[in-house]
Amino acid sequence: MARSWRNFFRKTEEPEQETTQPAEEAEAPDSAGTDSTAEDVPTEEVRAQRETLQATKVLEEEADEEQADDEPVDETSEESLPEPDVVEETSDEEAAAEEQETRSGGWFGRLRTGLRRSRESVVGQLNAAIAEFRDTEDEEFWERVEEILISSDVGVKTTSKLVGELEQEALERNITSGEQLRALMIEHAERMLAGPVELDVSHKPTVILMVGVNGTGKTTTIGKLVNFLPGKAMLAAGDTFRAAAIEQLQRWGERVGAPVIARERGADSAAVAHDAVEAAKLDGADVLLIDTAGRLHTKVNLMAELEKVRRIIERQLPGAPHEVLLTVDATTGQNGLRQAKMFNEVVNLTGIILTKLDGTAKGGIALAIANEIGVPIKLISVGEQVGDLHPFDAREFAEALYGEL
Ligand SMILES: Nc1nc2c(ncn2[C@@H]2O[C@H](COP(=O)(O)OP(=O)(O)O)[C@@H](O)[C@H]2O)c(=O)[nH]1
Ligand SMILES: [Mg+2]
Repeated sequence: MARSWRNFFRKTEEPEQETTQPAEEAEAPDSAGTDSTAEDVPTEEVRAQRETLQATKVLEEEADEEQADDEPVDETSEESLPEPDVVEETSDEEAAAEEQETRSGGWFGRLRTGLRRSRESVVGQLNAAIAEFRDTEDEEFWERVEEILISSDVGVKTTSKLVGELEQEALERNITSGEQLRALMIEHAERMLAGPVELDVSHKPTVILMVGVNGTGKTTTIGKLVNFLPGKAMLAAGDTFRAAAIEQLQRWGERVGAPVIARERGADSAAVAHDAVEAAKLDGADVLLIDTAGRLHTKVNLMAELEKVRRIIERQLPGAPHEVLLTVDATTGQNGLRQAKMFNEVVNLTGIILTKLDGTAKGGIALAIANEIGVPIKLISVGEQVGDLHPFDAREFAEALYGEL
């Protein structure tokens, strides 16, 4: 089954648990009574609030359409807005129908459109090579495949692994046609990309730290993600370097009705994180999303700052941050791969968000990241609208990357 928002948020401590039943012993509740149930299953009240919010969001977005050019606007109609969360009880048939709809008209269409440039560049060349494919022992053919993958930013290391395996498997399976070969490539890519995708929101509050180089899409991604999060969200403006960055997050917060914890420009971002964790605990927030700065020209300082932010969060709430997500701008190709390595050494990433897949032919970078970083890609983004952010699905991605033109 394709990954959707519905099975993206993990609300119990048990990994990969797909049940819609609340776990009996989720997190020890610090307050007795009705509050504790809100951790796993929203009460009627929470659900109603969320529905109202969703509706308000759509209205606001319509009204906002001509506003601010640095603040992306979701122009999708109500029915094309993706599922907000997991808990609604739907039958298997309903789920399957919805899934199908998403695949045909909704998200899969967006993904295919977003990856069009990547697909055209890879598949176009691949088709030409395949047209001359004679047999699996044709060394020239495999060299050509290697060149094509490297040119789509899969990178030398991952390409040689991929092609080596492909060559061997094509031999074993006695592959004779280009079509079979392409199916094998999709299968391979899927296997390489597969990973534990879920976002852990089982804690109360769950703290998610968003890190990444400037301009890679941290703030925008927080603004989009907050639309899908279950429960009560809170945001923290940890990028204190520019006033505009604080305002940008505040605008997103207003749109979805989530409080934004901020200090003045130039303030210590660890102090903002401290305030935010305290506020989230006090307010009973379910998920706290913390934005950070990402000035790479002060690399040493940046890493020291992130370490400090992390330490402060952990001190305020042992076990937190529960997720540390890195945004990687796909248009930067191999450079993005280097960023992922560097951030992972310092802050121990739990997931990667690959953004701007729409503007590039470098979609192959996803394979390099999956193969070389050892951190799962959890979300991808193919545009500036809320609906352009989606949980990552290895099969879907492989098909959109190497499938029919
Ligand atoms: N085309 C496209 N633009 C994006 C995507 N994600 C973010 N952006 C844009 O990239 C720019 C930088 O994003 P921002 O969130 O401010 O980056 P930050 O500096 O990491 O916080 C903004 O103009 C966003 O609208 C995406 O998936 N596709
Ligand atoms: Mg930002």
